[in-house]
Amino acid sequence: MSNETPYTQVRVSQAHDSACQQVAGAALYIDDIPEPRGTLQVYVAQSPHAHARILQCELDDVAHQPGVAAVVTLEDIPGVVDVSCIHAGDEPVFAQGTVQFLGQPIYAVAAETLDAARLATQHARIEYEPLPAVLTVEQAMAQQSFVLPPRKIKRGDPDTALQGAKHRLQGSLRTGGQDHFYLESHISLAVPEDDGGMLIYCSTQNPSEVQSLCARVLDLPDAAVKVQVRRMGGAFGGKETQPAQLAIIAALVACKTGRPAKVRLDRDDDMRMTGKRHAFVIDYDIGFDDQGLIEGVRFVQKVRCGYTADLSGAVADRGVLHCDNSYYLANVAVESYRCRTNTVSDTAFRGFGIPQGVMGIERAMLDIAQHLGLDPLEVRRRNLYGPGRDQTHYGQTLSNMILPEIIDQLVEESRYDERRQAVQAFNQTHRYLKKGIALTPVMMGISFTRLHLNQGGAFINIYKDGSIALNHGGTEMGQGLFIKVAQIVAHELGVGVEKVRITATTTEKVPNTSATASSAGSDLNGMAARDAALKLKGRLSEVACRHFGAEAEAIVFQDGHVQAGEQRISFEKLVGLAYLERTSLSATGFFKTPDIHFDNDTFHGHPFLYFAYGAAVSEVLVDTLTGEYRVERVDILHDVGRSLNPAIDIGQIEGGFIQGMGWLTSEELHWDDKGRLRTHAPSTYKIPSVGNRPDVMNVKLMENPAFRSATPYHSKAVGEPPLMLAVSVYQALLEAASEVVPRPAMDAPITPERVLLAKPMAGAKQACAKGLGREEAATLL
Ligand code: LUZ
Ligand code: MOS
Repeated sequence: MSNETPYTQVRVSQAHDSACQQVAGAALYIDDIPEPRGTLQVYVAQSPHAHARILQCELDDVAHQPGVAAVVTLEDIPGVVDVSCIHAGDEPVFAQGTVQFLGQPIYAVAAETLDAARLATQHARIEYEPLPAVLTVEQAMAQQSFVLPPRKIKRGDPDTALQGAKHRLQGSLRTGGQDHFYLESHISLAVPEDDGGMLIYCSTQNPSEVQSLCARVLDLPDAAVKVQVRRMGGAFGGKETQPAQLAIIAALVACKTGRPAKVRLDRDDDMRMTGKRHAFVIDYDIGFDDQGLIEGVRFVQKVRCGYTADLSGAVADRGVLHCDNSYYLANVAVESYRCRTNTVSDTAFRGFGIPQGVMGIERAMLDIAQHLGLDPLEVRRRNLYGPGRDQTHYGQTLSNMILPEIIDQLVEESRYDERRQAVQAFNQTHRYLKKGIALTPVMMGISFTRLHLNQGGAFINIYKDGSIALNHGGTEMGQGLFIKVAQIVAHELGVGVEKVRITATTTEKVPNTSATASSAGSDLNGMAARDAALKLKGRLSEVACRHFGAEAEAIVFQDGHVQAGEQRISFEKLVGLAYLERTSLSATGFFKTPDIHFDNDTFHGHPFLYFAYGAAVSEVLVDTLTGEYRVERVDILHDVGRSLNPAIDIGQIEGGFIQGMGWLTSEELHWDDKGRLRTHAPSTYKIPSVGNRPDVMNVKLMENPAFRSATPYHSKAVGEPPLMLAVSVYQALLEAASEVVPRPAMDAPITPERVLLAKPMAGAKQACAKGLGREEAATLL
């Protein structure tokens, strides 16, 4: 069989398969599915305290309110009460004895309408004894309140290196959390089946996990629970583990009443009740030479995890793995504390601890540059991984490390040097308006850090008219996974992508799947689908050999036809012949990532199949009298290997960058001293809008023909790495602010208020430390 098929279906831009329906409002989300007759609406009653003992819980009156069909509590659970993804036993479906955060589910009411269900909760009589709550990282550290034990890793001899270094600086910064703000909030519709099974439509990145956790809680075999999702209206990690609890509440209602039941959170409830990006406090101690070369570094990362472990162990590990960003750290120590707080349990969010890990070293880069009076880009370049300095602190040797080329090309194309001079000239001639420009690199290891998750499955049917139905374990959250996998199948079978029918993800067709996460969706599911397509192609090829009287090597699948030399038959006709010859036209495919291993105890190994690289230059203009700013221009050069679909990839890069920018600039979560989230709606929580788009935004894919890997046609993952490019905006804002405040201590997000109130970081020796105000400091420049 020839493998010389030209790339007409992959490595070309193809529109998202749902683009037209989405623009027309015709794409179905779970709330658009016509409700089965008798569907109940479920309201989940929430804890009004951050931490309290439940003394008494009297719900009889609730159950007797008009329209109420059922009240569901812990007592209705036939199986295991825990819904934690790692079976930690710390996440009960409903609060058990004590409430652990404000917003925690306590019980659920099912009624004919959502209003009736919500109103009925006013008739509950619950008595609480408030307990002291741990709300901040500082409180958790003081009380040694952790969801998991601390992790401490080390390479080389950081203490000796720090003591011997000519220059040494310490600093600390905080990065805030982030709400996922998917447009479609959490939703599940559970439909009981006549054999005791349960069908759940769930907005989830992880149907198999919803299935198995639901089966545990309902005391059913996994095979009796089916979970299906055609698409999500955004997810970003917020639907990697957190849909299970709500899906299970819907299923408990369905189980108890025998009626379909829907749980659908409104925006405020979604923001209060579901987990977010982990906030970090990062302390660093860094020693370096006159050129800015790092000799030793110590990081302490204090991670706010909320009340349960959830994925916090893996998230915090990613923060440790990526504390280097793209820099060689010969002598490094990291301490990572996984703090337990009485706040909602934090979870996966695009980047998964990496953005936070990167922020520490990038903040230090600016410190080093300003201390030595160097261009921060020079310091970054000197510290990059390179020949002889290519092993990470966890033991993986880098390959295809093209960051120097990316940076050189980006510097040239964005005219960085010239613009940096212009920024300096601008700052000398403007007293209150200040500019900053910064280039930061990104390097993200691709693979789940938990080995067993690195597998994918697919299932393809070809029907006797030649039409193709594709199914795989990945979920579509808007990122374009489905079109990419369809392109792969189309390429292998030599048909147009429009001939491949994309079907909903369901645990009935492909079992035991991993979450669509870790940016690995198209790698894992694409390779699995390719495996299935190649099996079918092999069988069809045998039929073609007989039909043409040709050798297998001569058969080519191309342009909707199958040919051998001059002979040619349409794909549909060949399939018809295959059917008559009694050929199996259905195949499963499977893929497991090769060559990866990691010892979780020693934190050593080769955890990643490959790395994705990129860099961004951001230029900002700040009004130091009001704190307002604009991102004037962004240039991005990003590496996706050999892109499967450049249009989709550029969309992911733009979206990831803007989402990262929101995290670092305007999206601020604020909990008060009672543990109440005060920013639980778009009125108080500001995501980037059209007006915040950089005035100029140039996004380009880096040519990377040399990349070879066990990925679809040597493409690279793109979902998460670009989010970290937004660190360049943060750095540019720091640079602009440091025109008036030496070594500004500005935590993320850098809101306009933070710019206005910027203070020098402890240890900054210059003007402001002498007690000068912003205006006076400005006059010194
Ligand atoms: N999810 C996960 C992830 O479960 N494990 C990971 O290693 C990971 N990495 C990035 C994003 N999501
Ligand atoms: Mo994720 S943060 O769901 O890859």
